[in-house]
Amino acid sequence: MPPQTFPAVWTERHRLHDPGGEVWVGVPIPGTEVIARGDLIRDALEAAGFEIISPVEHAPAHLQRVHDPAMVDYLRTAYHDWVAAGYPEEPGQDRVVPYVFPLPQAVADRPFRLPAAPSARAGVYTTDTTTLIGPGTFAAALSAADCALTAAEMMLGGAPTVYAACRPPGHHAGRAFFGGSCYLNNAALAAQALRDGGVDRVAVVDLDAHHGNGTQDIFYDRADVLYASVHVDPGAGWFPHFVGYADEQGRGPGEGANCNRPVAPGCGDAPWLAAVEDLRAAAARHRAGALVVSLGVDGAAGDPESPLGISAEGFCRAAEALAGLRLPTVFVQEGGYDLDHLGGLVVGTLLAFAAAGGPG
Ligand code: SP5
Ligand code: ZN
Repeated sequence: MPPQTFPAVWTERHRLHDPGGEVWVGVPIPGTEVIARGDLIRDALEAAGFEIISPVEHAPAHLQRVHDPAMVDYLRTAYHDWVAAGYPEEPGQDRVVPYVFPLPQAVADRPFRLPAAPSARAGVYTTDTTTLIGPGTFAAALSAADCALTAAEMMLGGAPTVYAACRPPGHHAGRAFFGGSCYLNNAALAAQALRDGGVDRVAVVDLDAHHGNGTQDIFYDRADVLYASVHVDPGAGWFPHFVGYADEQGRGPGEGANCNRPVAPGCGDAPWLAAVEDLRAAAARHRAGALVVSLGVDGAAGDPESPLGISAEGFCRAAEALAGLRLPTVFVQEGGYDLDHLGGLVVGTLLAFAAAGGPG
């Protein structure tokens, strides 16, 4: 490996997940979480000399450390049940996509009844209509989880910094919900694996343009895992819309271990980097023994999914700030949809982290 690179965990099994577009405001559109993303990241890693490692397969029990087993079971069986119900022929939808949702105010105070129709079951665990399930979605999501878990285990084994090239991404998947192009929460699985491997306090710092409502959900009541995120202000009209406000600071024993820094659409580097500095400081105050970085680069100027306008240099400055924590670090890939710049943004950020000394 050239100096200033570190191991990267990647698998071609990400290609099993072809979301086949998304349904947005009722309209099927091509979507941006495409197969090419995973291959472009691999090409950039390879060109920069990163050692590329295949993930180790993990038993399903690992998933249940952060997810409701019933949701995992749903993800495993949803596509098969959808096809068996004949929806690909009539009405002609070959991906699992919901049309009805059991809102709490509509179904509370009575026993929950799992709908008999697969079309209705499709609304039980997802937050939105943009996170379709195809034939290989669950297999690819498992492999992405394997990448994150493998990276965490390598870190526990002494590797100071490891990158997990997860696709599909994960930070919008909560304990019992999924959405926003995410199915299983790769970063949360990595953080939990570090806890289970003996790290007392872990910090998850989320640089993706969107709030990681799934990661926040999973750790919201816990004092041992800090969740700290900079993201486009949901109050200004951005996904995930309902969650990600600054006053969400954790609950019960987790009070104070959740840190949201919403920033304004179009803010550019300076306010975003000031927020990153707050996240760094929160991780230091948490006295974390290891860091998980949810590395979405969809905040970059030109990305079709966010209005933040962060420069490539801005991502490098953020990486340098986090390197200042001098913690063993697992990077987990989240979003990033500008295919012309995705590989360069990811690798540039990782190299800047290493060049700044990483865990040193
Ligand atoms: C992992 C991640 O970055 N997920 C973010 C998903 C955000 N999706 C929001 C809704 C999609 C609407 N996109 C339509 C773009 C039309 N200009
Ligand atoms: Zn995002």
